[in-house]
Amino acid sequence: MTSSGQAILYNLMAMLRYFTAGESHGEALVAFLSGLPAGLAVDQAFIDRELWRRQQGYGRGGRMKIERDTARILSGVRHGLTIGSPVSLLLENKDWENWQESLPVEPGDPGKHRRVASPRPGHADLAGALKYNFHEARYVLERASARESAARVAVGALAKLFLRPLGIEVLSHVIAVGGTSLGAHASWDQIQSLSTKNEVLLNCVDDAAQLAMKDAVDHALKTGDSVGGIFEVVGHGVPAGLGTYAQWDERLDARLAAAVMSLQAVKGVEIGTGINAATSLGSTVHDGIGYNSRKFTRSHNNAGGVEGGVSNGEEIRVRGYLKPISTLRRPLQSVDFATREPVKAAYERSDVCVVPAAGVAAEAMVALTLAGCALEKFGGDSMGETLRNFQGYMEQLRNY
Ligand code: EPS
Repeated sequence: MTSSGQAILYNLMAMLRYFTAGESHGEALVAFLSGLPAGLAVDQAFIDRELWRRQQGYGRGGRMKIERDTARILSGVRHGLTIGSPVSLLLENKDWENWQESLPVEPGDPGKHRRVASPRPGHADLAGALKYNFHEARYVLERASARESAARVAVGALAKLFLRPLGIEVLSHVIAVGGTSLGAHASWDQIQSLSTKNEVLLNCVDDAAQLAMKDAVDHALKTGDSVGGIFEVVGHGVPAGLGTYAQWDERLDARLAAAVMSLQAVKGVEIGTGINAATSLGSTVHDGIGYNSRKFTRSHNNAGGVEGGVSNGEEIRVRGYLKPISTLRRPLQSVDFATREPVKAAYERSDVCVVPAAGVAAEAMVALTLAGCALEKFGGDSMGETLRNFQGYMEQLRNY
C-alpha cells in the first residue's frame, strides 16, 4: 500500500476524522469534524478567540488586516451542544471580494486571472505545478497557503473543548525567531498567562528574548528577507496511557510528529529534547524515576511526555521548526514558467514571520491528535459515556 493509501486507511479507521477545503483567496474555508461524542458544549467565543490568536504576531503581512476570522457552524451542533453528527464549519475569506473576478469558480474572463509566472524557491509552486500540470503557480499556492491552517484551528478548538473535561489543555509559545532564542525553560503557568494576553508580539515568555526576536523580524523586514523559528506546543494534564507501541502508526510520538509536520513551513519536529538527546549521553538524557505520595515522579522531562509511543503522564512537549517564509520582497533567482528564462521569483504580499501563528495552528493539531487518542482509548457516543470510561481509567491509575 502507498503511504498516502495507508494514511487514508488510517483516517477512515480513526474515531476522530477531519478534513479541510478552501483556497486562500476563494470564498471561504470549510472544515469537517466527525466523531465527537454528543453532549459536548460548544463555546463559539472560544473558537473565535482561537482563530484570533492564530492571526496575531509581529511580522504578519497586510492580509491579517483584512481578515477577522470567525467560524460559522453549519451542522452537528444544536442548542449549543454537539449531537454526535459530523460538525461542519465555514470561515469566510473577507479578501474574496478582491478576488471574485480573478479566481472565479466559473470560467470567467481569462484576462483577469492573476498568474504566478515564476516559482518561489521553498514554496510549493514548482513541485505543485509539475505535479498537477499547471503552467503557472496560482492554483498551487492557493491551496498550499497557510491560510488553510485557520480551518484546522477551528476544528482544533472543538478538540480542545472535548479535552477540557478530561483535564487536558494545549497551548504553545515561541522558542526562537531567526537566530534569536529563549534560553530558558518555559513553565506551564508562564505559557498559560501568555495565552490570555490581548496583544501578541512574538508569544515568548521572556520579554528580553522577545525584543531580540522582534529585532530579528525588523532586520528581515528592512532587508526584504524573511525568518523562520521554533515553537513549542505543550499538552498539560495528559494522563499516562495515550497512544501505544503496539503498532507503528499508533505511536503517540509518530502521530504528533505527523500532525505538526503537516503544517505549512514546518521542516522539523522534536519531541521533548530529542534533537540534543542524539548527541548527549544516556545518563544525562533519560528522566530518572521516583515515587512519592503514591505517584511516580521524574527528575526532568527530556522525553517530552512520551516514552515508547505512549504518554507517560508528564507534560507533552512538541517543537516545530519552521523554515523562513518562502515569499521574499527581495526575490530569489528562479525561472519563468513560460520562457524558461532566468527571472526573479514572483512576489505577492506575504508575511515575514509567522512563528507565533504556526504555534497556534500546531496547538490545534496536537489537540486533535490527543482527542483522537483519547476517543480511541475511552470511546463513548455521548460525553457522559466518554467521561464515565475516562474516570474509571483514572481511578485505575490512582489505585495502581
Ligand atoms: C500566505 C500568504 C499571505 C498570508 C497567508 C499565507 O496571504 P496573502 O497572499 O493573501 O497576503 O497572509 O496567510 C493567511 C492568509 C492566513 O490566514 O494565515 C501564503 O502564501 O502561504
